[in-house]
Amino acid sequence: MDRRCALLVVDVQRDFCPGGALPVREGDRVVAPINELISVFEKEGYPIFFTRDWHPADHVSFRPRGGMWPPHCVKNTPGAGFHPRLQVPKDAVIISKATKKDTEAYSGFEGTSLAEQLRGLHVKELYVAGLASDYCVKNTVLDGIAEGLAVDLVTDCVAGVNVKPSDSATAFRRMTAAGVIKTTSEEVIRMIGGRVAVSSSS
Ligand code: VGL
Ligand code: ZN
Repeated sequence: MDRRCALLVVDVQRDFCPGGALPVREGDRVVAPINELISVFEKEGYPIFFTRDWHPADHVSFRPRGGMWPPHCVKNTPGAGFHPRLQVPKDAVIISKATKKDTEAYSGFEGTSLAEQLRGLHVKELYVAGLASDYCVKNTVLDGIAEGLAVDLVTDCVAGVNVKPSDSATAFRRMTAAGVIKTTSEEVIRMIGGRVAVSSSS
Protein backbone atom coordinates (compact mmCIF):
# COMPACT_ATOMS: atom_id res chain seq x y z
CA MET A 1 0.00 0.00 0.00
CA ASP A 2 2.30 2.74 -1.19
CA ARG A 3 -0.36 5.02 -2.59
CA ARG A 4 0.66 8.62 -2.23
CA CYS A 5 -1.22 10.07 0.76
CA ALA A 6 -2.09 13.59 1.84
CA LEU A 7 -3.77 15.05 4.91
CA LEU A 8 -6.49 17.67 4.52
CA VAL A 9 -7.46 19.65 7.63
CA VAL A 10 -10.75 21.43 7.03
CA ASP A 11 -11.62 24.78 8.63
CA VAL A 12 -10.18 24.39 12.14
CA GLN A 13 -10.70 28.10 12.74
CA ARG A 14 -11.49 30.12 15.87
CA ASP A 15 -15.02 31.02 14.74
CA PHE A 16 -15.96 27.33 14.50
CA CYS A 17 -14.69 26.59 18.00
CA PRO A 18 -16.29 27.35 21.39
CA GLY A 19 -16.29 31.14 21.91
CA GLY A 20 -16.34 31.80 18.15
CA ALA A 21 -19.06 33.31 15.96
CA LEU A 22 -20.40 29.97 14.66
CA PRO A 23 -19.23 27.46 17.24
CA VAL A 24 -19.34 23.75 16.60
CA ARG A 25 -20.07 21.97 19.88
CA GLU A 26 -16.71 20.73 21.18
CA GLY A 27 -15.11 21.88 17.93
CA ASP A 28 -11.78 22.25 19.73
CA ARG A 29 -11.84 18.56 20.74
CA VAL A 30 -10.42 17.78 17.27
CA VAL A 31 -7.29 19.91 17.69
CA ALA A 32 -5.17 17.47 19.75
CA PRO A 33 -5.75 14.36 17.58
CA ILE A 34 -5.32 16.44 14.39
CA ASN A 35 -1.98 17.68 15.70
CA GLU A 36 -0.93 14.04 16.09
CA LEU A 37 -1.94 13.34 12.48
CA ILE A 38 -0.01 16.41 11.34
CA SER A 39 3.14 15.27 13.08
CA VAL A 40 2.95 11.76 11.59
CA PHE A 41 2.31 13.05 8.04
CA GLU A 42 5.12 15.56 8.48
CA LYS A 43 7.57 12.86 9.57
CA GLU A 44 6.64 10.71 6.60
CA GLY A 45 6.99 13.64 4.19
CA TYR A 46 3.38 13.44 3.04
CA PRO A 47 1.80 16.72 1.95
CA ILE A 48 -0.51 18.53 4.37
CA PHE A 49 -3.27 20.88 3.24
CA PHE A 50 -5.39 23.20 5.36
CA THR A 51 -8.59 24.78 4.14
CA ARG A 52 -9.99 27.90 5.72
CA ASP A 53 -13.38 29.54 5.34
CA TRP A 54 -12.36 33.01 4.15
CA HIS A 55 -15.40 35.19 3.59
CA PRO A 56 -15.74 38.83 2.61
CA ALA A 57 -17.61 40.86 5.30
CA ASP A 58 -20.77 40.93 3.17
CA HIS A 59 -20.85 37.25 2.23
CA VAL A 60 -24.09 35.83 0.82
CA SER A 61 -24.25 33.11 3.51
CA PHE A 62 -24.52 35.71 6.30
CA ARG A 63 -27.91 36.58 7.89
CA PRO A 64 -27.80 40.29 6.96
CA ARG A 65 -27.85 39.10 3.35
CA GLY A 66 -30.58 36.52 3.92
CA GLY A 67 -28.22 33.61 4.44
CA MET A 68 -28.44 31.05 7.22
CA TRP A 69 -25.32 31.85 9.25
CA PRO A 70 -24.19 34.58 11.60
CA PRO A 71 -21.21 36.39 10.09
CA HIS A 72 -18.13 34.20 10.63
CA CYS A 73 -14.60 33.67 9.31
CA VAL A 74 -14.38 37.12 7.78
CA LYS A 75 -11.02 37.20 6.03
CA ASN A 76 -8.14 38.79 7.94
CA THR A 77 -10.08 38.93 11.23
CA PRO A 78 -9.12 36.99 14.39
CA GLY A 79 -12.17 34.71 14.02
CA ALA A 80 -10.89 33.50 10.66
CA GLY A 81 -7.55 32.50 12.17
CA PHE A 82 -6.66 28.88 12.75
CA HIS A 83 -7.27 27.55 16.25
CA PRO A 84 -4.34 28.82 18.37
CA ARG A 85 -3.23 25.29 19.31
CA LEU A 86 -3.38 23.93 15.73
CA GLN A 87 0.15 23.12 14.61
CA VAL A 88 0.29 24.43 11.06
CA PRO A 89 3.65 23.42 9.51
CA LYS A 90 5.58 26.13 7.70
CA ASP A 91 5.43 24.30 4.38
CA ALA A 92 1.74 23.34 4.59
CA VAL A 93 -0.53 24.47 1.77
CA ILE A 94 -3.34 26.79 2.85
CA ILE A 95 -6.43 26.85 0.67
CA SER A 96 -8.85 29.75 1.20
CA LYS A 97 -12.42 29.08 0.11
CA ALA A 98 -15.80 30.80 -0.19
CA THR A 99 -13.93 34.02 -0.88
CA LYS A 100 -16.44 35.46 -3.37
CA LYS A 101 -19.19 37.54 -1.84
CA ASP A 102 -22.06 36.14 -3.89
CA THR A 103 -21.10 32.46 -3.91
CA GLU A 104 -21.38 29.93 -1.09
CA ALA A 105 -18.82 27.15 -1.25
CA TYR A 106 -18.76 24.41 1.38
CA SER A 107 -16.22 22.23 -0.39
CA GLY A 108 -12.50 22.81 -0.30
CA PHE A 109 -12.45 21.80 -3.97
CA GLU A 110 -14.97 24.43 -5.07
CA GLY A 111 -13.38 27.42 -6.77
CA THR A 112 -9.88 26.50 -5.49
CA SER A 113 -6.71 24.92 -6.80
CA LEU A 114 -6.96 21.94 -4.42
CA ALA A 115 -7.73 19.26 -7.03
CA GLU A 116 -4.99 20.54 -9.32
CA GLN A 117 -2.43 20.61 -6.51
CA LEU A 118 -3.31 17.08 -5.37
CA ARG A 119 -3.02 15.81 -8.95
CA GLY A 120 0.30 17.59 -9.30
CA LEU A 121 1.61 15.70 -6.26
CA HIS A 122 0.17 12.39 -7.53
CA VAL A 123 -1.95 12.06 -4.39
CA LYS A 124 -4.23 9.03 -4.57
CA GLU A 125 -5.52 8.90 -1.01
CA LEU A 126 -6.78 11.84 1.03
CA TYR A 127 -7.26 11.76 4.81
CA VAL A 128 -9.86 14.33 5.85
CA ALA A 129 -10.30 15.82 9.33
CA GLY A 130 -11.78 19.04 10.73
CA LEU A 131 -14.96 21.10 10.85
CA ALA A 132 -17.80 20.86 10.22
CA SER A 133 -18.87 17.24 9.56
CA ASP A 134 -22.24 18.25 8.13
CA TYR A 135 -21.04 21.11 5.89
CA CYS A 136 -17.49 21.64 4.72
CA VAL A 137 -16.15 18.21 5.69
CA LYS A 138 -19.07 16.45 4.01
CA ASN A 139 -18.89 18.47 0.79
CA THR A 140 -15.10 18.19 0.63
CA VAL A 141 -15.24 14.41 1.10
CA LEU A 142 -17.91 14.00 -1.60
CA ASP A 143 -15.94 16.15 -4.07
CA GLY A 144 -12.73 14.27 -3.27
CA ILE A 145 -14.43 10.98 -4.11
CA ALA A 146 -15.83 12.53 -7.30
CA GLU A 147 -12.24 13.53 -8.17
CA GLY A 148 -11.35 9.83 -8.08
CA LEU A 149 -9.46 9.92 -4.79
CA ALA A 150 -9.69 7.32 -2.06
CA VAL A 151 -10.99 9.45 0.81
CA ASP A 152 -10.59 8.48 4.45
CA LEU A 153 -12.67 10.27 7.07
CA VAL A 154 -10.90 10.40 10.43
CA THR A 155 -14.00 10.10 12.61
CA ASP A 156 -12.54 11.23 15.94
CA CYS A 157 -11.11 14.33 14.22
CA VAL A 158 -14.40 15.80 12.97
CA ALA A 159 -17.37 17.53 14.65
CA GLY A 160 -20.66 18.88 13.31
CA VAL A 161 -22.61 22.14 13.47
CA ASN A 162 -25.86 20.14 13.79
CA VAL A 163 -28.38 22.86 12.99
CA LYS A 164 -30.69 19.83 13.24
CA PRO A 165 -29.31 17.37 15.83
CA SER A 166 -29.34 14.57 13.24
CA ASP A 167 -27.31 16.47 10.62
CA SER A 168 -23.97 14.82 11.38
CA ALA A 169 -25.50 11.34 11.27
CA THR A 170 -27.15 12.16 7.93
CA ALA A 171 -23.83 13.48 6.61
CA PHE A 172 -22.01 10.29 7.70
CA ARG A 173 -24.61 8.22 5.83
CA ARG A 174 -24.18 10.33 2.67
CA MET A 175 -20.40 10.01 2.79
CA THR A 176 -20.61 6.27 3.48
CA ALA A 177 -22.96 5.77 0.54
CA ALA A 178 -20.48 7.64 -1.66
CA GLY A 179 -17.68 5.29 -0.60
CA VAL A 180 -15.74 7.12 2.09
CA ILE A 181 -13.41 4.97 4.18
CA LYS A 182 -13.96 5.51 7.91
CA THR A 183 -10.93 5.44 10.12
CA THR A 184 -9.62 6.87 13.41
CA SER A 185 -6.53 8.89 14.25
CA GLU A 186 -5.21 5.94 16.23
CA GLU A 187 -5.54 3.67 13.19
CA VAL A 188 -3.94 6.20 10.82
CA ILE A 189 -1.03 6.77 13.20
CA ARG A 190 -0.54 3.01 13.57
CA MET A 191 -0.57 2.52 9.79
CA ILE A 192 1.48 5.48 8.66
CA GLY A 193 3.73 5.60 11.72
CA GLY A 194 4.15 1.81 11.38
CA ARG A 195 5.24 2.21 7.77
CA VAL A 196 8.12 4.43 8.91
CA ALA A 197 9.28 1.76 11.38
CA VAL A 198 9.12 -1.00 8.74
CA SER A 199 11.07 0.92 6.11
CA SER A 200 13.74 2.10 8.56
CA SER A 201 14.38 -1.43 9.85
CA SER A 202 14.76 -2.97 6.38
C1 VGL B 1 -18.94 25.90 7.40
C2 VGL B 1 -21.01 26.75 7.91
C3 VGL B 1 -20.71 27.93 7.26
C4 VGL B 1 -17.95 24.79 7.51
C5 VGL B 1 -18.62 27.07 6.74
O1 VGL B 1 -16.73 25.05 7.46
O2 VGL B 1 -18.39 23.62 7.68
N1 VGL B 1 -20.13 25.75 7.97
N2 VGL B 1 -19.50 28.08 6.68
ZN1 ZN C 1 -18.79 29.92 6.05
